[in-house]
Amino acid sequence: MQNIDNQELRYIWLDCDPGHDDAFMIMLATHTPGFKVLGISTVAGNQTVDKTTDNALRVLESIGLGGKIDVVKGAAVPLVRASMICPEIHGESGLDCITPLPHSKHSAITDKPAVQVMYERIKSCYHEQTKQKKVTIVATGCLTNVALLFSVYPQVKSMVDISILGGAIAMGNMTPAAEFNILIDPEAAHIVFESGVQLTMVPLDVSHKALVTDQVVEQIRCIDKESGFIETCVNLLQFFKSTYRDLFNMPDAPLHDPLAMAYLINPSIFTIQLMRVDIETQGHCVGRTVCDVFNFEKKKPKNIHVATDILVPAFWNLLVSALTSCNKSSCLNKSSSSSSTVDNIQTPPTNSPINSSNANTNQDVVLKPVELEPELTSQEIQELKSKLFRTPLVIGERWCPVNAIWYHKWAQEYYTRDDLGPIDNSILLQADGETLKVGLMESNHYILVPEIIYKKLKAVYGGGPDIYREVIGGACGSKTFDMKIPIKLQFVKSTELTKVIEGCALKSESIASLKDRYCKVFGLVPSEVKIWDFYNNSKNEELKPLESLSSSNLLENQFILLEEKNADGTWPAHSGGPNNNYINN
Ligand SMILES: [Ca+2]
Repeated sequence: MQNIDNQELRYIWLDCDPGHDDAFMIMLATHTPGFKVLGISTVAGNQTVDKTTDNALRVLESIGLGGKIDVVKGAAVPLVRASMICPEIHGESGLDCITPLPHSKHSAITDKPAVQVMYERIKSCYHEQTKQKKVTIVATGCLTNVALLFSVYPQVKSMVDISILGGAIAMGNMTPAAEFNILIDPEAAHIVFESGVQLTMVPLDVSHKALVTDQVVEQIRCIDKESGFIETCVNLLQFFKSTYRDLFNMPDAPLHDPLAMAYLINPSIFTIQLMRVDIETQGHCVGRTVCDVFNFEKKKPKNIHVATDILVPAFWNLLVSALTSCNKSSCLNKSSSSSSTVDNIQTPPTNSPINSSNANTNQDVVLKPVELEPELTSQEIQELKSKLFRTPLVIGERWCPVNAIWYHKWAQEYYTRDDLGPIDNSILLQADGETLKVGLMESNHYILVPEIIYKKLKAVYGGGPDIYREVIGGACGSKTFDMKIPIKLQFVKSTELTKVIEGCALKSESIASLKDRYCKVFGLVPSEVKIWDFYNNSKNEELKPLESLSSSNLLENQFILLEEKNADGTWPAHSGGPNNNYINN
């Protein structure tokens, strides 16, 4: 396993108010390779600062980092306003759960002001990096601590950038106009937004896409069904879901805070727009982040990078990878080895659970030991990456849909061959020369790679047997693009629960023809497959098997799903509509 040298590390400071979603932000930040957490400051918000501080310590304890990352207690009240807390979402403790996190043996730093500790740690890190690399503050509570830091130590502004969870382009979640973190200390937000420090804001508009669906809970549960730690994570999520259900009538809670960290891990899964954002500090709309999406106020400089969209499955995969790593070092697992101390950074997660579960359950892709070519050097990876981006795909060539998570890990270069595991894909696709169109949807789990590059990656990292399949169409809506690399593939997807293939109909295609076409492409037995109608792309309508409507024809580009029978011969159960994870906005 490679050590990540300091050149590659990114230094971050976490400022938060745990909080269920903050807890998962801390887990993501501390258990993703490539990041070094310099410390955690707490602030009042989801609960009082005493409680959020205790919660931060408990979270660290539960993931094997008790005493290894300092926690410093920050602001107890906003700059000028009365404090506001949120027990209706996070409970009396701020982190309510039927299996509460263990108390920490360690204490927070309380003998110095939080801003002094923040400044000292950030300054010394920045100078150690010979002023070449800024420290990123990940702020997922109100911005009181950060505003105080910038006010007391203005020189720190040249040493940092910020990623926050907060604000909203559209609707608020505490008032019609305002999001909680901004609302409770709008003056602090104003100071930070006006500071000139580079700031990326992930607003509610995006975090409300990262919904903790039942399938997400199941994906997390499947990390380790015997683990007390994973059970506690699931219970935390279930509590959070229940309060969102009660308060907002939302069946699935948005897991806001880890998104501010996910942006640092993989900004490419976000859509970002630089725009003018002002904070309203008075009146009916106090706490509003006034986002100038259409650039009306041309005289004011654009000051904030605002996330406007996210690839949701990619986000959950980042979180699952981090939780998998947390699970290995958690004190909540009786069977966990006492020697498995975690060193924050030098323990990259092993393969994603998707990879490992495939290896366990799908015997025919278990890999035989093969002679692998030497591991790629950083320079070779760079060359291959640049070739990937420059090589056009032409009809008739073969190409391989590589798992996007694998690809992104590979492209980040933090992972060794052991960490990455083999390319968990064995399908090579070939267009028929006439009808190839690939829809570029944002729900993609795969990145297309030309055969020649796929072969090289497979030679180095290993992979399954090659199966060649012909692709016959695949356009979706009007979103068709010329084939360029790396393009993401829209119509192949499988989950742990069911094997699902997304696809689109050709013009006036009959259902029988569509079924034939897709069964041929993906080597499926027609009697083992059902097709589901995603006409209108509605997430709420009950699914009707198209087979019962066999006299009808499909509309051009009508969005469909093919679903295979379960291994035990039963059909996958559906309750109240398609699973959100099968369709994404
Ligand atoms: Ca928070």
